[in-house]
Amino acid sequence: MSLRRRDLFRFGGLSGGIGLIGAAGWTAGKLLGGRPAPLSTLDIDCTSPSSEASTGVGYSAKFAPAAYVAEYRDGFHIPPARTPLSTEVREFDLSVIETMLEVAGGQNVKVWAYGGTVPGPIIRATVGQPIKVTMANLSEIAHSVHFHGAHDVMQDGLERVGKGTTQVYQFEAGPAGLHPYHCHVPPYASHLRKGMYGSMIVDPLEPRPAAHEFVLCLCGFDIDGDGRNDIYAWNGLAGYYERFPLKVPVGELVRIYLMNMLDHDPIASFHLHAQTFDLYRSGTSLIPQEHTDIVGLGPAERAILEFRLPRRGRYMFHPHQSHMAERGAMGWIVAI
Ligand SMILES: [Cu+2]
Repeated sequence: MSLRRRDLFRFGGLSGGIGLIGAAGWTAGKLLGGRPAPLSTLDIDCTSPSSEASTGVGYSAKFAPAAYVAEYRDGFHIPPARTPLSTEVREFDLSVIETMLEVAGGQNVKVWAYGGTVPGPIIRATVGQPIKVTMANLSEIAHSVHFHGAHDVMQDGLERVGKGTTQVYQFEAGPAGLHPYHCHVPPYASHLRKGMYGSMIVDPLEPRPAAHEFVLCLCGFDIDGDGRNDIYAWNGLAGYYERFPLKVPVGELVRIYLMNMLDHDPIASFHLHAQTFDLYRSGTSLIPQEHTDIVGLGPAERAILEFRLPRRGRYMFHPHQSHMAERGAMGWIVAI
């Protein structure tokens, strides 16, 4: 199967062993029935290029985002709303297709994609909540879903799920924090490099304070196969957050679920300009370990960041590895 991401979103469906499932509808949020109202959202036009951003100047001129993504921006970084603990099983579909994704303007990459996107759908549940993940393998080779965090070792996702078959994983969400999931079929580096990862937010029983929440997952793409990433992209979209900044109200709490899923690079980082943030490594503590403006992240490491932007303006963010910033991972948060 070969579909471009824009086709998935435009036509809202793909064919395969599990029938027609809209790719947008595969996001975790769409699968959560009966959830409470989401956190307050921003009534701001985020679909137009910001006149305030230095679009195309310097950093990402070579790595502008594909034009089509402006139509779907929230789906890339807005997590599903949190829900209170219940015995209701949270169900998620991480079925895998092989497809081509336009990760930057004119740059198409062959990927194996959970739910048709890279990163895969954002999973969210409250600690202790039963989770059921279904993975129908609609690609040509074996895959799996391995979750970080704590769970029954028999649900660890190491077994190969062959072409045309389906695997169901069931476990309780935990511990509270932010955890990646990814394919673990060897050589699993090659599966990671083809985009087989995503994030799982596990909310604590006592909810974190209401905030404007975003997920930023750092991805890399080795276009020429030389063992080095050529494109770096938050949420799989090179240059996106330079052209379409995250927008937040001045003074209100912002929470970023931050994850590094790069392969090839031994370390990455997130640096915020002009403001500092509370740092919760892995999100497993409700007490911040540090107050800083930069956090380093090895492969699969993650953190939750909380901060408020005290005055209107553009706040730059980027990995402090300059080659990453200059190859698609530069971005802005605009406080309005
Ligand atoms: Cu795989």
